[in-house]
Amino acid sequence: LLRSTSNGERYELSSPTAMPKAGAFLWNQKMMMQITCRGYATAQFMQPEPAKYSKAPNLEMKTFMQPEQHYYAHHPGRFVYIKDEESGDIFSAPYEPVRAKVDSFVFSVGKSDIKWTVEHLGIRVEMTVCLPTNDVVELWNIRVTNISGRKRRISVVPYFVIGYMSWMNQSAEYRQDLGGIVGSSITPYQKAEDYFKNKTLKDKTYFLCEVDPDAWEANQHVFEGEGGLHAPSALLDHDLLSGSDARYETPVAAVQYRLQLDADEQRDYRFVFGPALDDDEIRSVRSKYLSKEAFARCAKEYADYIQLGRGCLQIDTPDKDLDNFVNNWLARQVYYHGDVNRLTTDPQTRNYLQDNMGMAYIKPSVTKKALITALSQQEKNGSMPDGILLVEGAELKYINQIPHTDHCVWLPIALEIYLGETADYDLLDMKLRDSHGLTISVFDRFSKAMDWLLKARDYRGLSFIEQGDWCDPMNMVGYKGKGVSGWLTLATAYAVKIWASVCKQHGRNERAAHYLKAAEDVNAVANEHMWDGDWFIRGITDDNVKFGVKQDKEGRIWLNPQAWSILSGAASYEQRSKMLPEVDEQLGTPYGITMFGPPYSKMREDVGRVTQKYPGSGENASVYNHAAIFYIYSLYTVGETERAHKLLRQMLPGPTEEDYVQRGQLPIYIPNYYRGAWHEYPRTAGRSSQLFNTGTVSWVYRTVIECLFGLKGQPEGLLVQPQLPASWDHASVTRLFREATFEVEITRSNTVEEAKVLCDGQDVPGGYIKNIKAGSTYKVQVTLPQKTLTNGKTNG
Ligand code: CEZ
Repeated sequence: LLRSTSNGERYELSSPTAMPKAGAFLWNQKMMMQITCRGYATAQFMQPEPAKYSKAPNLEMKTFMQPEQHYYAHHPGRFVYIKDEESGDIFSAPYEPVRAKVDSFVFSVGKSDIKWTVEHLGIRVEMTVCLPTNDVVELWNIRVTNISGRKRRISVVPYFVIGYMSWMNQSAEYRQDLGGIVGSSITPYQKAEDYFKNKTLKDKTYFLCEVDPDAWEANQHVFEGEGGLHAPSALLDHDLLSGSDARYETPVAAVQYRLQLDADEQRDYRFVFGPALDDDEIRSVRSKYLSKEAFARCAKEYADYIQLGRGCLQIDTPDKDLDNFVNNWLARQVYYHGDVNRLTTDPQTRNYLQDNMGMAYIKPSVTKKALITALSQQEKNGSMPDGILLVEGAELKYINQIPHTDHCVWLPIALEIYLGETADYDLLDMKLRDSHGLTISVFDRFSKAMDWLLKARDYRGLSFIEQGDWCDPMNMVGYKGKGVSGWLTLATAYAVKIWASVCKQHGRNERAAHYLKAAEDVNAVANEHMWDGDWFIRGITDDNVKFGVKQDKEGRIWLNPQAWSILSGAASYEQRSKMLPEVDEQLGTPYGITMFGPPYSKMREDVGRVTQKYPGSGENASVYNHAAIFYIYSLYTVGETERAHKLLRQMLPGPTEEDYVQRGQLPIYIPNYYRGAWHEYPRTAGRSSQLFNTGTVSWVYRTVIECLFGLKGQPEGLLVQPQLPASWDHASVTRLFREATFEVEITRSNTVEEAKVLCDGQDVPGGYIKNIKAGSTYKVQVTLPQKTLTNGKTNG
């Protein structure tokens, strides 16, 4: 069903039906396309707000993608019909819309292209899509080979969805002068001022053919007729498409090549598909991209561009599937997030900071720039806005109009990672002017943000939640102004503690002592009000009701407070020994750890919208991977190696076929969640959300680099402290760090009682390698004691 190439660079799925929503994605800084194995596609480009050029039959609500939901016959997609002109039989590649039982099918996902090979009726169709590095264009190569061993007469009919463009104005026609079908529209609007904003929008969609087709259809209804998309009338009832146009009718791009193929004869067709402002732009796209040479050049340039995100870690362990993922796909997903910020112009502040912190391992200058950009939008009182505006004229939209109180927490977390990779403490002394005209140092800005977190607490010292914290839809715990978040209280302690250690490192000892004391005070308050005997509670509502407590039938125990009590140091060893078994027991599933349990089955008005999501989906008790990785990371910080490794491994689909099918996703990215409600709804438990936008991945990368392989940046060098699971007896790792290369061999031996580190043959006390020279390669040998199951006592 599923196989990888030997080095894990490609994954190949050999059925269009076993995991029907399994897909892959490509992006550049201006666009993103996600496409399923069956050919349904969701593509977006920035102008500067996200827009589409291949659209659904109804106008879609502008919000985040929901690829877990239904794909329907008219869903945007990229298809090729093949018609046997002798028998009249048809099929389509990749699979939709005809859904013929094809003889063979391969969906092959690479890092910089996506391919399909489909064989049926003695014809092989190979479809390949790639993007250029800098423009909004899909580059499609469609190769047709006659594998029947005899002469054939066939029609090749690409069918690319343009869709319902606009209720104000839409049309399409074949443009001989441009060599393809062009759909035109006016983005609907009502306010006069929007006219001036909209007039430069790319309201045309083009589909250009390198070779002139024999016939075409630009009118979707004419193509489909009464036959339906699986048996379109234009194709079945006629020899040639009719050459229709669309006049305030739904456009489509369908073109026909009628050809004779000798045995083994092959034809390549190239097409470009995308949005444009006007004919001039379409003409220039054509001349720039629509040729064999341009396709080859773009493929290479794009592969190089993706390679820039290859990251700092290559591993060789007893777990080959994990190797494939870490070596090829994990850094790619981290890079995607840091490269394009999920293609939004106003990313949520917490997302912006976490997406960019992962770039510290790939391209630290991007992290630095993001910290500066975020801080330059800091409010006068030290708090952070809900979203960070990335382009001139952008506005805070949707979720960013709702007050969340956690954004400052992510500043020192992102900073710590950046400093770990770079030791660039000079950043702290940089003077930064903000959007209110105030100029103060980065150091002072961090202090102000921490002061704000410490201030935004109630009479008990617990952090106000307003309409949400990290958990966006937890919007009614504190909307009356009183409710508090147990998680945020602990996260405040953690953030302030990190800041204290940065202060210390920066020689600001008084500040360091001040913040350390403040963090300890917060931890004490958390312990006084939030400890419920066996775990930390999630919060206290406006009406002073504690939730996430033993008596709760739903939402009884939440993962975040437990994870962050470990990170903040609020949880003692004794408390952890009570919490962790409860977490295992109440939140464990075969697909990872759920974010809380049991799921809510109905609205709880003093908790909010999260309780209205479908049980086991989204934040309502799914295996929400972002929450899971906080927990996993926290486990590693206290030496809970086995628990941590088990959960880390569960974050990836596979390796059994059964698991792949249940999750329905290829192991080429980590989704934002897998369905939870394992006890309530086992049929759907584990199913992937298919959404690759998630703050999870930068934490996963960090956890793999700094915890599992224990290669963590320090002010003066690299600390080597691997935490391999007991089931591994060796691992080889190459880690790039501050422009030096570390070749690390980790083995086990019963001759040592604690980890022993040698660097170029020299003993390294405490595993702390200092005086690293850029450009050098270091050979590091780590000997770990023979398999002992760690239980967290070491750091008690
Ligand atoms: O979005 C994420 C946010 O982008 O949810 C996380 C939050 O920490 C991230 O910043 C947890 O709440 O509005 C909603 O109900 C949605 O659930 C979004 O909040 C959610 C989705 O995953 C969208 O991608």
